[in-house]
Amino acid sequence: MSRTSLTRYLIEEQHAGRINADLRQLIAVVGRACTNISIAVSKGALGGVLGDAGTGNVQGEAQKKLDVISNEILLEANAWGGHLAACASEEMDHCQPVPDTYPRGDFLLLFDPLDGSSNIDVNVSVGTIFSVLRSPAGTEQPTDASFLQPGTAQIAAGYCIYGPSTQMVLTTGHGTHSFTLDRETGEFVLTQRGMQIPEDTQEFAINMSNQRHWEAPMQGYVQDLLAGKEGARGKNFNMRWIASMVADVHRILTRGGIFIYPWDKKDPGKAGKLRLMYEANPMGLLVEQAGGAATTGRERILDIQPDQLHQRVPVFLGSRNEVAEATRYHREHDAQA
Ligand code: P6P
Repeated sequence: MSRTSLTRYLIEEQHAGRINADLRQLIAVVGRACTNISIAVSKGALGGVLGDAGTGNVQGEAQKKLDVISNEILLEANAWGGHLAACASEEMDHCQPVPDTYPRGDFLLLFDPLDGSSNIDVNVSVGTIFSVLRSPAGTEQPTDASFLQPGTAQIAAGYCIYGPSTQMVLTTGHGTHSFTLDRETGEFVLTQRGMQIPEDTQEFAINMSNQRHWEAPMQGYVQDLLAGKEGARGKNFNMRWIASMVADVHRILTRGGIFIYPWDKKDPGKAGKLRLMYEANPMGLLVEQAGGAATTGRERILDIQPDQLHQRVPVFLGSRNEVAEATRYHREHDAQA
């Protein structure tokens, strides 16, 4: 059976009129950058790139050497192609317009260059998450404000997971599709067209160590999950938590489940741990395009009008009916307040 490479897939999508040449080039460049990140990650201790970089990011987190390396790979790959106006990254305080020495395109690229990087040193899957927006019409010099668009405005979204195999999962608004990296040829090959998340699930993903900090509806929802067959839900649940969003979401796209990172009162001023623009929005679009749902527990994530580049949100995403059930607990709680 003939193989469909990412290159061929993107050209076919362009010929079908679903993407244009600049978006095709942007996704191809991101794919090549992710291949280089995969090579760096897979070297492990032999590459001399494990451990902390000795610097911190805007999130107040210690940066791993591979966080910085991955960020640089993505910036350098996208600077000169002429398809991009600016980049924004979890690892950079502000957006970075394409240097004036290069031609500028119409797209804005946001990324978490290496999500889950705290798992790097213990050889657990990590990944790159990316989101593509249009630069607002007439923008001469992109600023952070140019990026403040709701998730529904995304032109494309995807991630690369660096696990036993390296896979790119991608949507341009016409379904969610998976490509596996053939390390011998260096190309991504289409391995699943049209991923579909089962509507129901018996598997949830959450960091249970935060339970005492959750709000009441979250406590009630998880207690009913744990009560299993004898409880209100009438069925038993299993739990997984990899602490790499890309790995947990990939499992959910592959076999269903619900992923939750709720608000908690550990740091009441923070709306959640995960970032809207380059984690929740791209993952939300991928999940919705695969028949799932993504909410904050109260509203659809993709509808949120951002007001800060690095703002955080609570995240409930995965199997549509389970996300609706978790959201129901929160809405009923609010209605009684
Ligand atoms: P915790 C990784 O640092 C990350 O941003 C996500 O990839 C992951 O889902 C979450 O944080 C893990 O958070 O509190 O369980 O370490």
